[in-house]
Amino acid sequence: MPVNREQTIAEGVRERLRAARGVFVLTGAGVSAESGVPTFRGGADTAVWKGLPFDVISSAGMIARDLPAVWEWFDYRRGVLSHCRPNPAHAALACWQDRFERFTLATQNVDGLHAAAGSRGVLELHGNVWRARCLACGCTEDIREMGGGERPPACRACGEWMRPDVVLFGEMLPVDVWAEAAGRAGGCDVCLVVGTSAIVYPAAGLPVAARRAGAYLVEVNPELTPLSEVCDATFRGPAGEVLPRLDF
Ligand code: BJW
Repeated sequence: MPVNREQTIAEGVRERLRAARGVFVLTGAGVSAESGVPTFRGGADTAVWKGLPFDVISSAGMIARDLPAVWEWFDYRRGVLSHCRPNPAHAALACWQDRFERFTLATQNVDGLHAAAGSRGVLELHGNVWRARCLACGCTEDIREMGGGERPPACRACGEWMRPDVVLFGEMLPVDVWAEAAGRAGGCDVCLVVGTSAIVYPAAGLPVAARRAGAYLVEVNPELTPLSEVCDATFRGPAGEVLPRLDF
C-alpha cells in the first residue's frame, strides 16, 4: 500500500479510537510471531510435530487415545515459549487497556504473553498452556508450580490424571469466557483483529458479530484472511510494527 494512503487510513483509525468508548481486540498466533512463537498456519505451511499435523495432536480425540503424547507436545511448546518475551504489539495493547470506558482483549493464544506484557483480565478463549486441569474433578494448577516431571501428572486433589488446560479441536470453549467475549464483541465501537487467520470457530465469529452490531472493524495481518473483505480498515504488516503506529 502506498505510504500516504496507509497514513491516511491509520489517521482514520486513530480518530475512531480516540472517539471510542468500547474497544474489543481479538488476537491470534500472529501477535506472538515477533516474539518467536511459531504460528499454526501461514504462507503455505501448517505446523507439524513428529509427523502429526497440529490439528491431529491438538484434537479432543488425542486426550483419550494418547495422553502422554499430548503432554509431550505441550512440554515441547512450553520449552519454546520459555525463551519468548512479549513484543511491541503485546506492549501496545497493554497500554491501551486503561484508555477506554470498556476495553476487552480476547485471545486465541495459549502462551500467556499478553498477561506477561501487563494486560489484565485477558479472555483466553483457548485456555493456557501453563495450566493443567484434572480430567476427573476439573481443578486446575499452574504447571510451573507443580514440580516433578511425572507425565501425565496426577491431580493433587483427587489423584486422577491431569491434561493441559487448553481447548483442542472438537472441544467446547470455556462457557463463561465465551459468554463474556461474545457480549463484549457485540457491544463495542471499534473491533481490532490482530494476527489471526480467522478460520477457527467460534472465535472467528466474534469480529463478524461486532461488525454486524455496528462496530468499525480493523485488521492487522501481513496476509489476507476471510475477514479482510468485510473490514473497514486493513493493515498488511506485522503487528509489532503496525500497532505502535496506531497509538492515538
Ligand atoms: C501475523 C504475523 C505478525 C503472522 N503480525 N500477524 C464451523 C465449520 C467447520 C468447523 C467448525 C465450525 N465450528 C467449529 C468447527 C470446528 C473447529 C474449527 O473451527 N475448525 C476450523 C479449522 C474449520 N472448532 C472447534 O473445534 C472449536 N470448538 C468448537 O467449535 O466447539 C463446539 C463443538 C464441539 C464439538 C463438536 C463440534 C463443535 C475449538 C477450537 C479450538 C482451537 N484450538 C487450537 C489449538 C489450541 C491448543 C494448541 O495451542 O495446540 O487453537 S487450533 C489453533 O488455531 C489454536 C489457535 O488458537 C487457533 C487459531 O489460529 P490463529 O491464532 O488464527 O493462528 P494461525 O496460525 O492460523 O494464523 C496466524 C496468522 O497470523 C496468519 O494469518 C498470519 O498471516 C498472521 N501473522 N505473523 C500479525 N508478525
